[in-house]
Amino acid sequence: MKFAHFADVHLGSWRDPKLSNASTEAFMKAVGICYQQNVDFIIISGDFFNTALPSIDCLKEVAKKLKEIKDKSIPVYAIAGSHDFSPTGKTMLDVLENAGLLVNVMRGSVVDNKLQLNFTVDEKTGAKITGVIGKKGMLERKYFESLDREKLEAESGFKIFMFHTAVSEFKPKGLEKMDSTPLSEFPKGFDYYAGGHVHEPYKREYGRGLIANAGPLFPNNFRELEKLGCGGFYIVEKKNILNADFQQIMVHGVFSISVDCSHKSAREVEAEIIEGISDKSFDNAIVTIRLEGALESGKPSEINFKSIYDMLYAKSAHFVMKNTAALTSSEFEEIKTVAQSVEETEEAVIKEHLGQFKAALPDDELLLTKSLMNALNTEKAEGETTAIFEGRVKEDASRILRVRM
Ligand SMILES: [Mn+2]
Repeated sequence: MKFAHFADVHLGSWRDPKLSNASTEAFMKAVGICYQQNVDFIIISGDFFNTALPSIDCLKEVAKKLKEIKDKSIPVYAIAGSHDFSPTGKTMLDVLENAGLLVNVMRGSVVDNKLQLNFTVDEKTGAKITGVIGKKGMLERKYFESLDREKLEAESGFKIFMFHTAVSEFKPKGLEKMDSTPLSEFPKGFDYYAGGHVHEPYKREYGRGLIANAGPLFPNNFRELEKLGCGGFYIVEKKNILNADFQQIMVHGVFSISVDCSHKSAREVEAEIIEGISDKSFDNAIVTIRLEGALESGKPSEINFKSIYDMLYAKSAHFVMKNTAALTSSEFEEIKTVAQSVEETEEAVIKEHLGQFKAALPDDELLLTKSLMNALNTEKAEGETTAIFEGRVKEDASRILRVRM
């Protein structure tokens, strides 16, 4: 038995035209490797799309690829991730499933307040697959808490559990603050635990098998480009023992420049960057420039980025991006900036203000605030009139607040 484990494909993730096709390209390349490796099936552990409503162009390409995969008799099993859902709980995966292009394996019912999951059996290999979807603001915790684990554990055969959440015990360095689910809430005795959500790959031995998180197929932001360079997925094979091999997917190389600007002038920083790139060529790579620290003299705006960018593009860089969020000038008061993701910053702000509603408990209030933010963070759908859009937003918000409008 051999299968591919993808996660966090985030199709449509980059907005810049030069990178907007990168995640789709990564997906195409990964599928190419699956064909070469003759996998029996492919599993996708959430965040297949970057948004609930991907562009038609993106969908068109992906649906065509999924059809090709289907025609090669390679089933695709998926769970939805936090990015796949609209605030009303709709996901494009349902559309693809209805078209027969993939199978959503989180199926089950609630019996006596317990979530009973069913297995989806892969016909060719007999592998039994189930899993828990990921939701924004860790709303999936409710599923884990109410999961009927005994029933899942009693099932015999080769079992795969898909999840889209951070595991408390395996949070990578730098992501320790991420919300997570402890291993104790996972069903035991599965052969392979196929994770997503944490944008950094890892695998560990666990129970009789392996637990692995595939990470993104292509890095999704500046920090991930710097840290990961490229994305990838696992090819998992069961011979005598279970083996998971990480396959890197190279769409563009990444060249990262990082300069500590303390005790330097704007001119000196510029000269240092130019010095560092003058004897290099970039061969279609993405170049990231991170500047940190307090300039001794001159302002950040005095660094001539235009000439640096021109030079990099002349040396065949594919795309150049800079991050100067932690760059300050001694000529101004220093500003404290902590490099955090949007989600972490939101959570920190919410937590700071908890306890200001009279009725709710802090935990409920955190969940309520996040749900409400998700509901309000929606865009007008294609073909939707303003009136219908407004009505939908009001309805979602009032449902969450349990009030009538
Ligand atoms: Mn993700």
